[in-house]
Amino acid sequence: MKRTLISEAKRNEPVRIQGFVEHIRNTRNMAFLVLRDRSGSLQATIEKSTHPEWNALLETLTAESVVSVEGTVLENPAVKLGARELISTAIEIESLAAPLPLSKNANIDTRLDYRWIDLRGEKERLLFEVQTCLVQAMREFLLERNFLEIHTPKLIAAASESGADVFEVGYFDRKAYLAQSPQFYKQMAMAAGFERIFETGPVFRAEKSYTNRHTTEFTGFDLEFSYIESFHDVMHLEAEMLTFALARVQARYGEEVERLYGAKVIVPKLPYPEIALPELYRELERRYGYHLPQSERGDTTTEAEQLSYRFSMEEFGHEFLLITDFAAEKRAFYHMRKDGVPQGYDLVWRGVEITTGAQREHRYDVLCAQANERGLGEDVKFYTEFFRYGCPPHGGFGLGVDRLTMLLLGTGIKEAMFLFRGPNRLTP
Ligand code: AMO
Repeated sequence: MKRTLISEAKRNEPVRIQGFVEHIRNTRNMAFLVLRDRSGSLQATIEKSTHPEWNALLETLTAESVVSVEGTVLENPAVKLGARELISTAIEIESLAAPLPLSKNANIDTRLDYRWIDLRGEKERLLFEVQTCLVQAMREFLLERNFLEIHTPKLIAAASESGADVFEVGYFDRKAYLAQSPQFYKQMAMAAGFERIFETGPVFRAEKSYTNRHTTEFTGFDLEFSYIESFHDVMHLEAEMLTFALARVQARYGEEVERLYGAKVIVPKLPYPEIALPELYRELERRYGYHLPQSERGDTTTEAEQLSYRFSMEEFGHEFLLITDFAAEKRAFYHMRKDGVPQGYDLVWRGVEITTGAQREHRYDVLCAQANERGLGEDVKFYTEFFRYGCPPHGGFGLGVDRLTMLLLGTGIKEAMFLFRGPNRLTP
């Protein structure tokens, strides 16, 4: 018999259900199994008196084993789980589970050690449903605007962001690096005349950070588009895209998110508030007595980002804040500058940076000069070549999918990823 999903099992019809055994209650005359598949849970009821041949099987059956059960679903108001039960006529163990190494309230590191078991939970499943919905909505938004989806190499010859945070890998008889961003290749697509592209893929950072928002490998959602007038076009596109995607998540999963995560999915209003960094620091100092360390001038700090959430809520009643006017020496060499000010921004949501974006320097001579200032000239020569043979003005941004998911549901980054990677974690 073909398999039926639990959610699709009709009453009074024979079905074959396959899934994990969530719970077992084995009494003298009856046994009750709670079965779970990707669509839901169902109680399988077994009359032992009519099937004495199943006694041995039921004795050995353990929680989280995988079984196939055939029978008929009947209505039964006495059954707590959906007021229905599967009256079983055949049962088979597909895979017997060893005693579980993980309890319900295990700490996050043990959970990650056994992530495949941890992920069986309803709450964990919801996170990935939400993430799928979010990314799909962003993809749809861009496809409607004629963006192409591209896939760029992750093995590259030079650091794309800063030299310090790059993983070096052996590449036959020379060295290669794991891409810290699709940056160079998104821009190559502009030089290729694609005009509008996006990519979602892995991004690697060799940062020894042990916070709840850093990981050494994450999923980036990056885009780039041509013929912009300024980086404001980039900010506006991002805001529109996020508002569209969050509205979709709210409509489809708002209630479930609130039930399982206690978090409200709020659809942010357009436009998002903007503030120049020096102005933000003046406000943080005036309102909350925050003093910026001298070494961090021209850049944001973790504490300032956190306080900026409070500021943004108080001043604009908005959870998102676009911060502009960073110092040139704190930003990537490829950002276009106007009167020395980088033409870019960071987007902070609920006190955490989720995006960096900018208009890029597309003028070959200026770009080479900015690369040389950092001593990068030779390393990025293959990249600066992209701008020698004609390239439209363009800009784009990089958004962290894991941070977005984490902030939406109010978790840490470790829970918000399928498998976290950190300085001390490379397994499973
Ligand atoms: P940036 O380095 O700011 O910009 O990265 C873009 C976004 O990626 C996410 N992110 C991280 N997420 C988890 N762990 C990390 N260690 C981590 N580092 C960054 C954040 C961040 O905002 N090329 C530029 C983007 C551009 O200008 O298009 C870049 O990579 O959400």
